[in-house]
Amino acid sequence: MAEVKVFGAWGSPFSRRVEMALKLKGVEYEYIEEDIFNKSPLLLQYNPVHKKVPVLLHNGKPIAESLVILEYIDETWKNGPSILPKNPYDRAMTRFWAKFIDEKCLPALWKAAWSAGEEQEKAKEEARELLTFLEEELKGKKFFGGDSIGLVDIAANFVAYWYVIIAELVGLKLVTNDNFPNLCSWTDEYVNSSSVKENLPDREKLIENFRARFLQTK
Ligand SMILES: N[C@@H](CCC(=O)N[C@@H](CS)C(=O)NCC(=O)O)C(=O)O
Repeated sequence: MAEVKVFGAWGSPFSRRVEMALKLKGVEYEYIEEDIFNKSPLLLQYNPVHKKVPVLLHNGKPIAESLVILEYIDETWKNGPSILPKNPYDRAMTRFWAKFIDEKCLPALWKAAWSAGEEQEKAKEEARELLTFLEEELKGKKFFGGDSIGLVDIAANFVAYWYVIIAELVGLKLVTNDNFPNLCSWTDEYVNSSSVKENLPDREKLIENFRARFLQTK
């Protein structure tokens, strides 16, 4: 049997992406929890470039970077639902939106949540502008992937779960039913779909963790 290991961190949306895809595909794997503040020699050996989780180890071969891993999983395990479309144009668009989420939306949402004053106002404005593109992309669709969860949905997991918790914690009202109805109903669908629900970190534990890391020094 193939050896599949995931080096991850329980609260990381990036490592949850990988676990989500493996679970959707029905691939069994061993999970190894890393302490990202005290990384194991194995993690550093498998991801010497970025030194980050997640790393997928498949039959001894390491793969890093969650979006790269998601594509690898889709190409390697053909059983179970595909998370990328078949058509080359649609595949390109999937990669486009996943990259947009990672490079633009996540940094803007993070900054909007944890900065203050003028910097925060600017970040909020930028985040609103960026989320409008996702709102448009979801028009008439249940998921970014259409009727079922695809790579972009998995890539946007932070927006659906982590961000909502952080926003509540810091009192940020950026995404509401009034201004982002599609995004809100997607969030609902995503976090309540059975395969996702069982693979989300505990809400209270996340809150505790964010409080300890970001609020006590404020
Ligand atoms: N682009 C990376 C991001 C992964 C990432 O930022 N991982 C964090 C945990 S959420 C990490 O390992 N941080 C450790 C560090 O930055 O030293 C991916 O998609 O896999």
